[in-house]
Amino acid sequence: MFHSRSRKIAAAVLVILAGIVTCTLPARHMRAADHAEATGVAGDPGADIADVFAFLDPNDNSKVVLALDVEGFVVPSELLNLSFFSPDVTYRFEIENTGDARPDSSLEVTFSPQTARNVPQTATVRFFERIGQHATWQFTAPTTVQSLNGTPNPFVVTTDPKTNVTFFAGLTDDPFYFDIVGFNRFVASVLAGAPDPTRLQRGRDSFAGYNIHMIALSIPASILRGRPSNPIIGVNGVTLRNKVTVRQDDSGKDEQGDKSEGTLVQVDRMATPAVNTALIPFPRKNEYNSATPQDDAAGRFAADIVATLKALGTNDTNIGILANVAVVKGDYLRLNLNTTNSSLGEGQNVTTPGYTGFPNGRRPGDDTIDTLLFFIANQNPLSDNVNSNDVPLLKTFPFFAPPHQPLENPTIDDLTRN
Ligand SMILES: [Ca+2]
Ligand SMILES: [Ca+2]
Ligand SMILES: [Ca+2]
Ligand SMILES: [Ca+2]
Repeated sequence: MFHSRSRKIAAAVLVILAGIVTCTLPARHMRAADHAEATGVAGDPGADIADVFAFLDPNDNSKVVLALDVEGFVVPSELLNLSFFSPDVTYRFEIENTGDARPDSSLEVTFSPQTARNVPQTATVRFFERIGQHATWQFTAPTTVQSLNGTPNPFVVTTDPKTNVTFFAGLTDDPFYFDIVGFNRFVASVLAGAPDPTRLQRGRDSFAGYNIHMIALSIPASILRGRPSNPIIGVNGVTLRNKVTVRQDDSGKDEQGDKSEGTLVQVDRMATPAVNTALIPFPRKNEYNSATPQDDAAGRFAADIVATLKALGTNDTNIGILANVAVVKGDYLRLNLNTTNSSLGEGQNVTTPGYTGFPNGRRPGDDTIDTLLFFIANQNPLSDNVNSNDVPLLKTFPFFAPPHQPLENPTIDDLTRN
């Protein structure tokens, strides 16, 4: 890529990378977008949010698709053993309607314990129109079970007839694409005093060929607009566990082994991709995951984020743009429900003509890394050279690609690009 770009852009790359060296020495190894970004969640994969999505259904703009995924890098050979959702985790979408940082409503998903490899878990979906009050509505739906066949089991999609909300949970292809290794090797070359931009020419998608645990909902936009109705909604993905977990001895062991009780404690949060991963210093990453958008808006992490961006060479104009996305009103994915959308954003970034994606919400195909680099580099186009997902996304809900399966034919490329 860098051979074909202008000298101006190449210079911008070096400025950025010099800055990265300056600001992120304690965290040389970037994981993205939010996969295992902090020690707390790296040891708790079932509650480790990797990505959050919020977009208008390109086939029907009256519906909003919300999705979050956890516990990535599931290899096809482990589709059976690693296919369940933790029954002790609450998966929550916090919805912000009033333009401040405080969430106003929420959607929560919890799962029954897995009882057999070929039996679905039961998900319970609850909507809280007012946080802290009883659920406004709820329904249950099965997960999609996995097989080790060459062809994946069909996605099980459930529509609740009362609310017209559609639900899916199961393993899918990981829709995120980024060359972790190329990026980190390039940073390492800069650290060693010999910047080597050819390291970024690998263009290898670290996530290709691997699966992830996906939870997706299609929701009538009218449910999410709030009262009074506001066309802009903020979405924050959160995982929570009970404060107390008691390990059971053999005689008292249920399927999952442990008993959890007490109030819910936040384990991870994620909205704007790569904020915690790239902009928060290593010693504060667990703290960021435990904090709230109100903390962001109160400036709890602002100095760190601004310092990182300044070290990256980002000017005040673009710091302001990025701060408006993730700091000023809290870290939310903000989606304008009045901005029509006809695409999943595959291979698109903010420089694409007619672009309607991230940071307007986030579509499954949006090249969020290139969009973030664009603003960090003061609106010079930059790329990690991985510019689309490894497999096509589904054109209908849940809009994510089926899981990668074990191969029948050993000569076929399994798509992994380590
Ligand atoms: Ca995470
Ligand atoms: Ca609010
Ligand atoms: Ca993928
Ligand atoms: Ca890219």
